[in-house]
Amino acid sequence: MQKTFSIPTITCKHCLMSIKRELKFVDGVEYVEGNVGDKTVLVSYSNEAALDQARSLLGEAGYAPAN
Ligand SMILES: [Cu+2]
Repeated sequence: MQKTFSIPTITCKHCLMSIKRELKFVDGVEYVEGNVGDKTVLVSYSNEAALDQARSLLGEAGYAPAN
């Protein structure tokens, strides 16, 4: 399954690096790809709990998804 998060606080590639670092710790997140220009992060995941955890970790890190 895949979800594209829209994250308004992404401003540069360092933001994407921080986001990838956070999401590495989530069990069930398989793949993360970000786009600075679009301010989006594509997350590939294996279960809904992983997506929920990814969402809350992003929020804690200052990258709360808008969707
Ligand atoms: Cu940045």
